[in-house]
Amino acid sequence: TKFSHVIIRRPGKSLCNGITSAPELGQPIYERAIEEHYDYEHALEQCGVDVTVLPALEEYPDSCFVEDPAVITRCGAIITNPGADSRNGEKNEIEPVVRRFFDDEHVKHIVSPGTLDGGDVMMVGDHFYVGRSARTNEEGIRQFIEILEGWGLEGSEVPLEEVLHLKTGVNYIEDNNMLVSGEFIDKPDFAKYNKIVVPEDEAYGANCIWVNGTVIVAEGYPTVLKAVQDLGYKTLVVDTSEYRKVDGGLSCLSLRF
Ligand code: CIR
Repeated sequence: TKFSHVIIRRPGKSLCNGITSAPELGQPIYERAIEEHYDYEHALEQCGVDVTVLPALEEYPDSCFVEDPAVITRCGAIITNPGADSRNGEKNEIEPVVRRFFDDEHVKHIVSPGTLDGGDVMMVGDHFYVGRSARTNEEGIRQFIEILEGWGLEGSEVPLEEVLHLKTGVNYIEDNNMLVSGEFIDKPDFAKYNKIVVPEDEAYGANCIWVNGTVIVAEGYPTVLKAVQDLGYKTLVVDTSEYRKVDGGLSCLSLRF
């Protein structure tokens, strides 16, 4: 795998009204969120990808989490049908951007009653694990796997019990290495990988991203950082404190392809 493009979208001031399961963390501070977003952009640039930066969309508080309304594979793009009502329209905003990179034949859609959030999709080579969550339903997964198979790729369902999205708790960093936390530590689906077990108090840190040999790790998760470095990866650390307040992390903030 090698990525050449990344798409990100600046957060709007409405980010403070993003969906959250952790109101006790407080609302994101816009000024800090923007600074962290610049840091994230610069980290990506250091990984040798071309970064497309989209403008903020105030009408969609969670729209900086571009990973959810689309999934981009090496064979084509899938515009999803996001499972949260307040986010569903983001699919119409991301589609024209995705079409800059893919022609008609290579852009497919998840349609109602199927729902799917890209945060539930984890790519491991040509296999895609899809979390069945509050956002992604059985029909969405069925359509998704059908599209993949049409391209010679494959997918499998992973039922989720605790986390919002699949990649909230498990992330593949290539070379057979997988960061696992909580409910994913013992899932049989991931038994064949070299699992790096993330301790409960650093669970949020499991959401790392691999970009062309470098692993970007969230700031404040020393056990995760050391484990990734011990595997021989080059690492970059980015603070995502404001995104964490609305359940977002490193992977949700970009589309990498
Ligand atoms: C949401 O609940 O949809 C946003 N507040 C957070 C989305 C995080 N995205 C992701 O994990 N892929």
